[in-house]
Amino acid sequence: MKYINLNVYYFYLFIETHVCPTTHFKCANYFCIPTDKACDFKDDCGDGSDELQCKHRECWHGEFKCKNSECIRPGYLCDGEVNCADGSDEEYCETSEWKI
Ligand SMILES: [Ca+2]
Ligand SMILES: [Ca+2]
Repeated sequence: MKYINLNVYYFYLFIETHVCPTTHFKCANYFCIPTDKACDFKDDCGDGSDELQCKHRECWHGEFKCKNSECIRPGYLCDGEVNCADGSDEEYCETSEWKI
């Protein structure tokens, strides 16, 4: 039994110290994802850690700021299509009021 536990320990030690290639970002769950997938408003790690600690730009005047800090053009708000990666631009729309 002790032998197996030790193997598990070494396995975790391995993935914790595993270094991602320089072109990759290391997630909190030790996955490696391509650097351009970090801070793109989509959870690529599986635990969301690639979207934490991102410095997103301030939205311009008139732009809609999604819950995830993404900026979209005002015309995209409540247009029936999801434009924020988290869908927050369509979240609080009273769809019946927008239909003609
Ligand atoms: Ca991402
Ligand atoms: Ca939209």
